[in-house]
Amino acid sequence: MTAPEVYRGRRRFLKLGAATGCALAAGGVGWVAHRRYGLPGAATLPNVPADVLARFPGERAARFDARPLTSRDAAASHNNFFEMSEDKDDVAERARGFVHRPWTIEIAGECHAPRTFDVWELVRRFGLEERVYRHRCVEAWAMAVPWNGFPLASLLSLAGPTSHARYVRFVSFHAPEQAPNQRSASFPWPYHEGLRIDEAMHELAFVAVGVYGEVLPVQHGAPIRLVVPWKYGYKSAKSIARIELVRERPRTFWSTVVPSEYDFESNVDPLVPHPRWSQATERMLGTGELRPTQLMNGYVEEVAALYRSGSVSERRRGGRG
Ligand SMILES: Nc1nc2c(c(=O)[nH]1)N[C@H]1C(S)=C(S)[C@@H](COP(=O)(O)O)O[C@H]1N2
Ligand SMILES: [Mo]
Repeated sequence: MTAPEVYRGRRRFLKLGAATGCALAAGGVGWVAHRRYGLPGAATLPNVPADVLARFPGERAARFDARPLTSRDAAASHNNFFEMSEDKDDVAERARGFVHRPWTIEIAGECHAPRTFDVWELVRRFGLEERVYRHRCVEAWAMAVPWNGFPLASLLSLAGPTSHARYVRFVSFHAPEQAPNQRSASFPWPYHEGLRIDEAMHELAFVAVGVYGEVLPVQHGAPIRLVVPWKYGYKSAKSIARIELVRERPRTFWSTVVPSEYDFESNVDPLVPHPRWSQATERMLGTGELRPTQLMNGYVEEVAALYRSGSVSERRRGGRG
């Protein structure tokens, strides 16, 4: 387990590196770093209860590791969060004013115990673990970061899906007064995504409330987001307000906006190009290193059983489905 002190120490170091001697003398170091990196110090959620903070970062799960780790700042300054901005390098700055409290998450639909939870109550109930996952955006950038959270299956099991629940729908927040780009009518807000129920119940499907050992900064999807590491990043909805267990395959945000480019399943596959670019390689945030894309983002052994009947090779022959 990497102690949060290590990250914090690193951040302090970076603040120094980012500041000029002048800013140092003026005591403006923190401000400079926050402006430059959009670090959580500038944009975390207020009022996180002390007993919840004390649970961070949680045990590092050794079997969920991925190297090399992307720098915390690189991950926190290049984000997809269309509610905030369409410019990935501007998301952190635009997200700074975002305040949502208290944040509840509703579990509804085909389940025996529909309920609305306080986010921090979920942390008390399930505890936290830390998993380093690879993340692959459909735009061909990638990273590997430690997420702090709990398995999605824990949350869904608590709600008790009925036998009619075949899919799970995730709905992000809707607050145009706080999220500048939600005022744009070009998108079907709020952001919404979906998984098959067996995908959602898979142990790799993870709910994150933190990254790098601390409460999620807004730009990563505070206070609670999904992490589905074998699928393209857009499946991992941020700032989730509602989870619905449903009978029919739900529509999804990007497949509604551009149906020809984004399908429901969206498993990472180097051999299936995006209509406008190849998916054969990926560029690591921070270092810019180019690496070969891995089938299912490197998680094929873990998740292959989910796709046995409609096999991967079959889908490749049939193209996008
Ligand atoms: N609500 C919401 N969730 C979202 C997005 C978004 O625009 N809005 N973008 C997705 C995409 S395309 C990616 S790659 C990841 C990026 O997560 P990160 O910024 O924490 O790296 O968030 C996903 N979840
Ligand atoms: Mo993405």
